[in-house]
Parts: sequence; C-alpha cells; structure tokens
Amino acid sequence: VRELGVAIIGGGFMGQAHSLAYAVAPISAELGATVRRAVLVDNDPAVAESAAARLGWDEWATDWREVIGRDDIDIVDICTPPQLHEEIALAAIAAGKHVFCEKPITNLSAEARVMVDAAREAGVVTQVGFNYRHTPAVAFARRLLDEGRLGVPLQFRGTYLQETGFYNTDPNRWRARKSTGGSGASGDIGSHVVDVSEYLLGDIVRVSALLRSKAAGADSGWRDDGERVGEDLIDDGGAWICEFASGAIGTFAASSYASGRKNRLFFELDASRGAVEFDWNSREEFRVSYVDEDSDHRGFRTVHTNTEHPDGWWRLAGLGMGYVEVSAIQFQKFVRAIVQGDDAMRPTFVHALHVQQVMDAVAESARTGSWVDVPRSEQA
Ligand code: SOE
Repeated sequence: VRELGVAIIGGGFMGQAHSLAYAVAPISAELGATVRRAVLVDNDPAVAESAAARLGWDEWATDWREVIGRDDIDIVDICTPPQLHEEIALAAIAAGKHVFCEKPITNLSAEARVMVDAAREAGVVTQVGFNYRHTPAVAFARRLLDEGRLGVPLQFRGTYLQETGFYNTDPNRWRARKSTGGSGASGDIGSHVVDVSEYLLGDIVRVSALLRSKAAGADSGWRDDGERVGEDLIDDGGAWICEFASGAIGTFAASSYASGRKNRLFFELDASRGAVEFDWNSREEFRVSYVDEDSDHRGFRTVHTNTEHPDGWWRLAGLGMGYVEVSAIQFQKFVRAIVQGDDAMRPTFVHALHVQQVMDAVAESARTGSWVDVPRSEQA
C-alpha cells in the first residue's frame, strides 16, 4: 500500500482540524494509501513544536521553503492566512506536490487563476477546504438533484451566521483588514455557502450585493460603507442576490454579528418536485418535502442520514457526524483522487476559483451599487 507523506503549513485551528482528519480518514475507509503526518510547519517555533507533538506529526519546522521539496512529501496542505496561499501553493506545485489549500483559495481571483493554471500544467491534484459540501445530508441533496428526484432547482436561500464579531475585537489582528489578508464575513464564511450553492445548482452568473462593517460600541450600527472601502476594513456582514446559469435565483446572507448563532450554515432549496432544508447545527438531519404526496401527507419529513446516504459512516442513523468526520471525508476524496484519479464531487482549485470570482463580484457590486456579471467556470 502506498504511503503519502504530508507537510502541513500552519499549526492553528485548521492545522488541528486537518491533523485529526488525517488520523481518521485512512482507517475509516479503504483509500488505497496510508497517510503519514510527516512535518508540521509553523513560523512560531513554540507552536510548531507543541502542535506537532500533540497532533501526532513526526517532525516540526519553521520554514515551509525547507520542507515542501522533500522526497518524502507527497502532499502540501496549506492552512495559513489566505494572502500567503498563492506563494506557498506555487512553490509546492513547482516541486510536483499535490496541494490541499484552506479556503478562500486566495482573496483575489487573479491569484487563484495563476494557481489553477500552474496546477493544471504540472498535473498535480488540488483541493480546497470547502468542507461543508461533504456533509452526507448535503451530498444527498446533490444525489437527488442528479437523479431528477427533486426536479428543476428554482430558488436557493443560504445563510452563514456567526457571533464571533462581538468577541474577536482586536483591531490589529490580521483578519481585521483586507490588506493584511482578511476575507471579511463574505469571503471567510459566505464563500462556504456559495460553494454549497454552486455544488448543488451550478454556476452563479451575476450578483447584486450590500456589504457592511460594524462600528465599535454596543449601541453602534453599520459604518457608512465608504469608510469600509476607504479604510481598508473587512466586511462584517453582507447580503446578496444572484442568478444561476440555469435560471434559478438565490439569496445569501453572511454575518459575524449574529448573536447566538455559533456556526450556522443553513440553506433552503426549492425545486419543481420538492424542497430541501439543511442546518449544519443539525447536520445529520435531511429535511425534504415532495410535491407529489397525498394531500393529507404534504409537508417536510426528517431523514437521519446513515450509510444509505453518500459518505455516511454509521449504519445506525442517529450516532452523529461531527466536524472531524466531515473533514475526514474531504481528505478521503483527496487521497482517492491522488491514488485512483477519482475526481467526483471535490472542490478543486477550479471550483474555488469560481467561488472567488463570485466573491470578487460581490465586493465590486457592493462598491458600485450595480449588478456584476461572473464569468462562467471551466466546469461549465
Ligand atoms: C470563522 O470563524 C471560521 O473559522 C471559518 O474560517 C471556517 O472556515 C469555518 O468553517 C468556521 O468558522
């Protein structure tokens, strides 16, 4: 059995999530390869040493440049702030490594474009950490659409809400400004729900958006939006409407100032033969209503996902699928793509480029007040 060595760049929150997922992924499914957690890299030596020891990595290092070209490394996994993604990814691709990159792929679609072209030329496998689409209930919605059981999509309404803005208030943190790599609520969490929508409905082709930053102070509302742009601030909340290439329409909201919402990725999808609801906070529940029901049975039913559903792990429904399981599913797909060339259902750099083009259009529309067209993806 082939062994794939991983170098992970970044020992923070995502470094931890990926480490747990790498440990679980190869022992919970037949992948045709084992995964060796070879080197954890963080520019802070104390973080690198302690994270590597705790999370089961063979070695630690502080300079990714000294690591990514090594012969025993097959996969470079980038968990750094987004403004570093392009440089690290291009170096890894040049060294012939497969690249897993956290989202957003970068904050600029022009950089993402370069990454896509480089990866294609080198023939390496890529994937981006749009993890929520791998939830069995979300993948089941996609299967029902593919099989025609939901009919034609009409309308998607998606939100991703957190309350982190109330508590992460240090104005000097890198996430606070665009120029230091912040993606805003739109790019950081809104991009996840855009990925889910495109996974289910295909390309978004135009958007109209509002983005806002919150002023400091409990009783303050949004700033004037010119201040957000002029002062290089990230957005803390936004809303946008869109049209999909299929003619379906969509509405989206993302906010870091949504009290009580810890990590609420939610969507509703209306289609010609039925409708689906999904809430990450009840992620095992697939809620579906079919048009063609006896009149005394019309309404939503709740199906608890299990091994009958795509990527389900437990035959007994109700045991629960958590953040680590869903993260492990994404690495199972990534490893299968490397070993078997199986490309199905994965958010590659190509998909992530299109999500970034949507996010760039959202930002431009918020600035100009106009509808902005989004180029068609290379999948289309
Ligand atoms: C933001 O708070 C964040 O950590 C995102 O960056 C992740 O992508 C999301 O999955 C959880 O929330």
